[in-house]
Amino acid sequence: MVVLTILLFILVTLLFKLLYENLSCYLLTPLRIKKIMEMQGVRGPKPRFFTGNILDMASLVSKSTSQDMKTISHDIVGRLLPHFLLWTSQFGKRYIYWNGSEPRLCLTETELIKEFLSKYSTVSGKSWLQKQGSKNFIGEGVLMANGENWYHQRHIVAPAFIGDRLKSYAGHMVECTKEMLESLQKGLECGESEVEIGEYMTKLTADIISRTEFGTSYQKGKKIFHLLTLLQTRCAQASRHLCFPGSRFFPSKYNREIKSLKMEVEKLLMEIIQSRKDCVEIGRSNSYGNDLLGILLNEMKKKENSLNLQLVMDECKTFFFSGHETTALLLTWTVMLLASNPCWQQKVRDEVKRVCNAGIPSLDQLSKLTMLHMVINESLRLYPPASVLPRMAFEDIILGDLYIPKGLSIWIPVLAIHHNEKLWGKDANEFNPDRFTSKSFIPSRFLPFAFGPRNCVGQTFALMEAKIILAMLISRFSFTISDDYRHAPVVVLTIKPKYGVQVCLKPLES
Ligand code: HEM
Ligand SMILES: *[C@@H]1O[C@H](CO)[C@@H](O)[C@H](O)[C@H]1NC(C)=O
Ligand SMILES: *[C@@H]1O[C@H](CO)[C@@H](O)[C@H](O)[C@H]1NC(C)=O
Ligand SMILES: CC(=O)N[C@H]1CO[C@H](CO)[C@@H](O)[C@@H]1O
Repeated sequence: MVVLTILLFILVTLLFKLLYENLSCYLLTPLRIKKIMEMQGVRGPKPRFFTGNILDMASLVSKSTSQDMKTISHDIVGRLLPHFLLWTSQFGKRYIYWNGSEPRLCLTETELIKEFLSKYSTVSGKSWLQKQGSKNFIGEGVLMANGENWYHQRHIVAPAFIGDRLKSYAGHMVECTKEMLESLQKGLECGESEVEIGEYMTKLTADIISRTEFGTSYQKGKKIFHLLTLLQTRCAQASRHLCFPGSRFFPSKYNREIKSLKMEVEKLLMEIIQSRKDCVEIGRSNSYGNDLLGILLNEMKKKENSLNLQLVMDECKTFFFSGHETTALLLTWTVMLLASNPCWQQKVRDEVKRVCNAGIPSLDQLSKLTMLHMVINESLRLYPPASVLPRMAFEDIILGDLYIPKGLSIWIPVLAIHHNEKLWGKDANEFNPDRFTSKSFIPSRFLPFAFGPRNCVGQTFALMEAKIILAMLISRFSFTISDDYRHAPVVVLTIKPKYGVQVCLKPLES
């Protein structure tokens, strides 16, 4: 009887402890933060219990995106971030809104953003909520890591994206692009003059990352990526059902499927990794290989004696996730912009012809494609694939005149900054690549790859890839926007064309 009472007592204390932790996580800390921000004059829309302002945002967005845009206009902030326009008009340039139980500070002042992203990269990072959302998908790779862990991983992966290593990937990019151009040509010969270019670009960037990551094992790599895409969809669906704390513990249809997909992906990855290790161990080779995976394995071996295989796998998944869709979207939007601006299309084509007459740029020719780079920059400005940067402060931070308490999430609306007339001038919503010729370049107003120590590691990789693909495409075909194209950008984490981008292709004689 006594034992039972003691047991019961322990159980109840444990329960209380858990409850208190949850209460403090979901209620007490956010309320304290709200008060601190209010004392500094930062206010925002009234949150509802549990859901915060998520429902308000969802209903505003579903209203603004319910129809296509009437013309190909790049004035898309009101469509994609209607809540941002509403709340800045009500509460000013800084405001607080609630993503469920997480308070978020919307920050648009470029000086403060620059300071935050450059100075505080180790005391800020990805929030618990964010990490939870991607745990089953990309895991603890460099994109989701924080603090010391992030710093360590960043130093392991960064060497794979610079210098000669980076250059060695160009061959894969050219090969894969050739294949895509062939398949476009074949389609034309079969009488298909209109194509949805987004599909081709998505397949192409998946091919490229698959070959650069896994080299000769890329067939297996492709299978992994197919499963990962499925996993991403399932995780997104599951997170829509994750509305109350603890719901992720319930075994649902999604959770079971997610588990089994994740296991399948990791099994395939393990097979590739194991075969590399075997080759080194039996002495058939003295390095793990020159592809991304090989470099990761080599770096891991250099820095530590034991390989953390889970981390290698997470890193592989992270590269795929962060390097595949973003680049495909950049390419798709750029083709849309060039197709609807024939004058710029011709300018870029002439430049490519002038710089590299065979239509396949070599590495030193890439840096000479200035016009193309300007167009790519303008595309990244108008349609930044990563439309917001979410960060959380893990320590109290002072930013200019702002005191940011530990635990506050910071939300940087890149899209809105890129379309701001005060920063870019009256023509902020127009396609005008020439704006990048002027020397007065303010880095903190242009953030397609974020900024500071925690910017995109794959930035040079992505730009090299985009230039190669666009240069090859533009010297082989001319393209116009199809009458079937419906201009309807939507945000699903990234900015996407809802119905794809249909273009009409015409082969150019070489
Ligand atoms: C046009 C294409 C791309 C865009 C617009 C883009 C954009 C970004 C942005 C905005 C971030 C910061 C995210 C944040 O911290 O919240 C980021 C991080 C990252 N990107 Fe990219 N990216 C692109 C291509 C790539 C490619 C091709 C790779 C790799 C193959 C890559 C790998 C990464 C990784 C690993 C991180 C995490 C870096 C860290 O947290 O230290 N990205 N990217
Ligand atoms: C709230 O946060 C979670 C995790 O970061 C994210 O998946 C979700 O999209 C956010 N919701 C909104 C409306 O921002
Ligand atoms: C494009 O933007 C980058 C910043 O991301 C800048 O450094 C570069 O000079 C720009 N290039 C051109 C040609 O506009
Ligand atoms: C943040 C936090 O403390 N969450 C806890 C809430 O309660 C569950 C159990 O119901 C714990 O597993 C979480 O760690």
